[in-house]
Amino acid sequence: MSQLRQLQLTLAILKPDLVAQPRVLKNVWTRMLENGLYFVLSKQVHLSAVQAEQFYAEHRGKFFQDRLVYFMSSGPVWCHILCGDDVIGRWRRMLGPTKVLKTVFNEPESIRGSYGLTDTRNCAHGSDADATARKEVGFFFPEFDFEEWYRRQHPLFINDLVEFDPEKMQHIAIPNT
Ligand code: FUP
Repeated sequence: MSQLRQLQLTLAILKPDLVAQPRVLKNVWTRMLENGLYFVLSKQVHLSAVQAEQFYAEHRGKFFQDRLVYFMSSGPVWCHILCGDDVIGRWRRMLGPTKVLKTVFNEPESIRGSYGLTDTRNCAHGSDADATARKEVGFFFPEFDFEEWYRRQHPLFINDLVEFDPEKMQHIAIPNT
C-alpha cells in the first residue's frame, strides 16, 4: 500500500535578541536554508505586551511570565511559516532545548546553544505539534488558509518547483511551472 508523502507546516519566530544582531540573524537564515527548510510566508512584527501575553497564554502565572512578555515585546521579531518533511521536529532539533543555560553545554552547536543569552532570551521559537502549528500560524497569519495552501502550493513545494526570493524572504514558484 503506498502512502502519499505530505509536507508539514510550522511556525518559526526569530525573537528580539536574534533580530537585534543582523549578522547572527543572517547566519540563522543561512542555516535554515542549508537544512532544506522552505519559507512559505514571512513577516516582521513588533508585538505589543498584550499580544505577547496572548501568544504565550499557556505560561500565564509562571515565574518567568513577566520577563517573557517584556522580552517578546521589546523589539521586532521575524515570523516564518516553514514547510518540509517533518519540519516541526527538524526545526526544533535545530533550535535545541528551551533552557539555554543548559543547552550551551549540552548542545553547543544548536541555534540556542550558539546564540542564546538566557532561558528567556533564547533566540527562537518552533511550534511543537501540528495542532499547535495551526493555532500559532493563525495568530500571526490570520489570512493563511491551510487547506487552500495544500491544494494549490503543496504540489509545487513537494516537487521542489520553488526558489528562494531573498527580497520577500520566502520561496516562490519558479516561473513557468
Ligand atoms: P518552547 O516550546 O521551546 O518554546 O518552550 P516552552 O513553551 O516551555 O517555553 C516558552 C518560552 O518561555 C521559552 F521560549 C522562554 C520562556 N521560558 C523562560 O523564560 N524560562 C523558563 O524557565 C522556561 C521558559
